[in-house]
Amino acid sequence: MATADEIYARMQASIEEYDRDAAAAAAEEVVAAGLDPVEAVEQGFAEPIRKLGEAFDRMDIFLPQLVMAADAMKAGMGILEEAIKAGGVVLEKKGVVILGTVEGDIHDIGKTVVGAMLQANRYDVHDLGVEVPAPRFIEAAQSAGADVIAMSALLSTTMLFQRDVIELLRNKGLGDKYFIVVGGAPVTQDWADEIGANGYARDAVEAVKVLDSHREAWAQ
Ligand code: B1M
Repeated sequence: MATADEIYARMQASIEEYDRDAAAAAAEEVVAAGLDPVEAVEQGFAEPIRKLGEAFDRMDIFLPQLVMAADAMKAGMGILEEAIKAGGVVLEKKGVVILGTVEGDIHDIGKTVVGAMLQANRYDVHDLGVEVPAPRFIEAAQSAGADVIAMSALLSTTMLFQRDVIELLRNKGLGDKYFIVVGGAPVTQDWADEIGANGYARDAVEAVKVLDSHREAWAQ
């Protein structure tokens, strides 16, 4: 049986080589070896994809290569997402969460990890996908009787739409109805404070902690 480090190395190589089949195979190995799938996402997939993001920034690689790397990551993520969800115990749900990536933003990998982690921790997650316009977050929250609206943004231009959702809620007189949590690579606690979000999470594990620790603020 391969060690965790060997499996992570294979995961990293699959992203660097844009190899979907190898990424899926390495993800299967994570499951077979009983490794923590959240840690595997971070160590095996997120690290190399972030490095490729930096290479893209320096124009050492170009967009098609970043797309191929993201495709490889998604092939492996499908398997790990199921493993993350399966790790959760089936008990009464703690609350209903509306999750999405904001308008104009197609990045969905981190958002999907957050959703899977919340589901594994007994949250009923309604994932609206990507490029979600502000009114759609609110309609979905109202029709699902949600407790929490969780918004992901990966671009410094699209994080502004997190504020739009909060302003629209206030304009509709719904400013206090939902617990709002924001996250994504350019998002910070300062930004969350500035736009009046109730919580900020740096990663998927913290997203669970933020909701759990503020439960008295949003639980019915
Ligand atoms: Co894009 N991209 N991208 N990209 N991309 C970034 C974000 C960028 C930093 C790369 C760079 O230039 N260095 C840069 C943004 C610069 C900026 O605005 N500051 C960038 C750019 C510019 C772009 C395009 C504009 C490129 C172009 O077209 N010229 C374009 C945008 C298209 C659009 O959205 N309209 C674009 C496109 C793409 C791809 C399609 C190629 C692909 C996305 C594929 C997909 O998601 N299906 C892609 C990728 C892969 C990246 C990088 C390299 C990696 C993102 C990722 O998946 N990380 C990224 C570089 C980076 O982030 N350093 C980059 C792994 C993932 C597990 O981490 O998403 O950070 P992350 O999620 C974490 C935390 O952030 C947090 O928890 C997650 C798990 O730990 N989190 C939350 C996320 N959401 C949360 C919500 C929460 C709480 C925590 O509560 C609600």
